[in-house]
Amino acid sequence: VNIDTAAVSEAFLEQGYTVLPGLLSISAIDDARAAMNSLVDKEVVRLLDAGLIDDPLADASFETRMYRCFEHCVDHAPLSWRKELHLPGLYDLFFNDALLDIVEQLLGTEIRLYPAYTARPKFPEWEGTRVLWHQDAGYTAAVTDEDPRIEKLRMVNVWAGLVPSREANGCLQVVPGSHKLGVLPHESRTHYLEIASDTLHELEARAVSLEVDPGDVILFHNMLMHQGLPNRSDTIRWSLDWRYQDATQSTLRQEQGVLARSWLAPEAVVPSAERWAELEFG
Ligand SMILES: O=C(O)CCC(=O)C(=O)O
Repeated sequence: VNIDTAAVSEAFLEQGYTVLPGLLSISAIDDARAAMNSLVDKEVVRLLDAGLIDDPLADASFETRMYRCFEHCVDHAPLSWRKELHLPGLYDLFFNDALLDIVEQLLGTEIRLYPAYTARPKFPEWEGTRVLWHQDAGYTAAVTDEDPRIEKLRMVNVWAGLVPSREANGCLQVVPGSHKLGVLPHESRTHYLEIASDTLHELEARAVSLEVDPGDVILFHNMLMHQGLPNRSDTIRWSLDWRYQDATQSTLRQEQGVLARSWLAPEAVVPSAERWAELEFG
């Protein structure tokens, strides 16, 4: 894949996001899908043990199995996974060389995998997995009591779909340029934060849908307004999102994350899939 790094940097700085088509290899995506399947297997065992289902639907597709298993007990479904993601099959996504080469252009040589990485099995028509309009910085503000350093965080957010993501199944939407507005006020809703309504109405009119395929990567600024559209299809929209940060900064969280690349301390970088799987979220 040929990447014009100057154009990537300019889009990231000016628009607050950029899409990199086909950056991830199909094998990295396949490994991630297999990792997700291992988590689905565990959920299915939990449902069987609890007597909530009697058919593990072992032959159902990646796009439908988990949803069908939880169809009659959706309140028991995980909205997302985080600490469960220390799996060998995710190493090639989170520590992807092609991706880190680009991130290095944006953040410099000291790169941390920020302690907020998430897998989202986004079920059809389920509010629990419908992420509302927000800036990631809005969540950081909520957990740090509006620490003024949020505005200085140097971060790159990454979003990758494990199935084709379209408006119909709940692709990501962004408001180009909104990363320049500072941290906007957010309000708590049932499952997620949402940008306060007066600000939102004016800005969401400028929303752009980012329809992407497996292998494509969306990079975006932690102050960019974004949401996941409702999933109006009958299959799961599977995705992963994760963040890199300039490792010389504070995470502003209790968790410290891990080093993904470093010129200063190369020995501290997570060296292998096996090591990643041994580490715990923190
Ligand atoms: O995948 C989604 O629907 C929302 C993802 C998101 O909010 C994020 O990556 O920060």
